[in-house]
Amino acid sequence: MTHKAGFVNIIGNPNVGKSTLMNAFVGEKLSIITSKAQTTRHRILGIVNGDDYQIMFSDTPGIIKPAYEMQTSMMDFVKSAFEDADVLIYMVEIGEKELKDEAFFNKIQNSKVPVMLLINKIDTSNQEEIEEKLAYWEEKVPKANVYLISALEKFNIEPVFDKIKELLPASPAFYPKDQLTDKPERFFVNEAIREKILLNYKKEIPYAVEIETEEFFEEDTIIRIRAIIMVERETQKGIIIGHKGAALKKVGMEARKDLEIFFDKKVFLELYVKVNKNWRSNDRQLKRFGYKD
Ligand code: GDP
Ligand code: K
Ligand code: MG
Repeated sequence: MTHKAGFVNIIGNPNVGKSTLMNAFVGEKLSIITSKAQTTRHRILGIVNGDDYQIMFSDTPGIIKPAYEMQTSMMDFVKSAFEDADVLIYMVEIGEKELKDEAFFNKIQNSKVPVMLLINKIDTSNQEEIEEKLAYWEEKVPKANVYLISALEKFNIEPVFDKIKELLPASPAFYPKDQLTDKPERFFVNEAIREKILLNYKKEIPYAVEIETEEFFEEDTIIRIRAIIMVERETQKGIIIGHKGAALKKVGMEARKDLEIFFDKKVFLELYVKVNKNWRSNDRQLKRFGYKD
């Protein structure tokens, strides 16, 4: 069984239903994450796992502005959306006005990334309009796989999902399989630990470090967290751990206190230190840690 994994970027005008679609796929409400993610430089990510696949969805709220407003910014964004995606989803809604931006469509046509065009909100429409819009978009973006959907009513979602899986490259998983999203919980755990490392060690150490929260498991009365502190060299590992583990213990205790306040719950925090020589240079690793979009 070949394992497949990759990044799917969902682009489209505001309010066409990108977040609703992602929530339908992930099966959980990610709206809280949506509002928080806009305040960080990290993009929103919903992760869908199966035995033989892992799909990372990026939703990009409000980035595509009306063409008359900011043409270049849209083109820049579209460019990056193509560069880092394994599959690009371009979403429109059924009632959407005709787009006159030919450069945008040329970009889609010439892209090496497979494109899916989803016509959303067909529950608000009628047969005549649906057929008319389908013909319009199929002609407009001949390269794309076009689907008629209702993200809200989860209509025709399965075929879209199956097609995404088909288009994904063979690849091992990027994240632990129990992980629904890289935000916000794990993101804040990582940040809390990073802050304590900054406070407790000389400055060359924090720069060599990357944190990954491997497990985040919330029970009724406690949150159990296991995080890895990744360093580049054995010597750094020794410094992080400290004499008889005292330095690492201090970091863990301080981070746990902050996290208990943040989550308003008792926290059990396990910290490990691991040497990973290439974390800085490896492209996929950087993507995984959110440094590279
Ligand atoms: P985004 O800005 O592209 O992320 O759009 P949202 O997912 O936030 O959706 C914008 C609005 O459209 C919300 O009120 C959704 O409930 C609604 N919406 C999304 N998908 C559908 C759909 O398939 N049918 C209908 N009728 N409304 C939808
Ligand atoms: K919205
Ligand atoms: Mg949205």
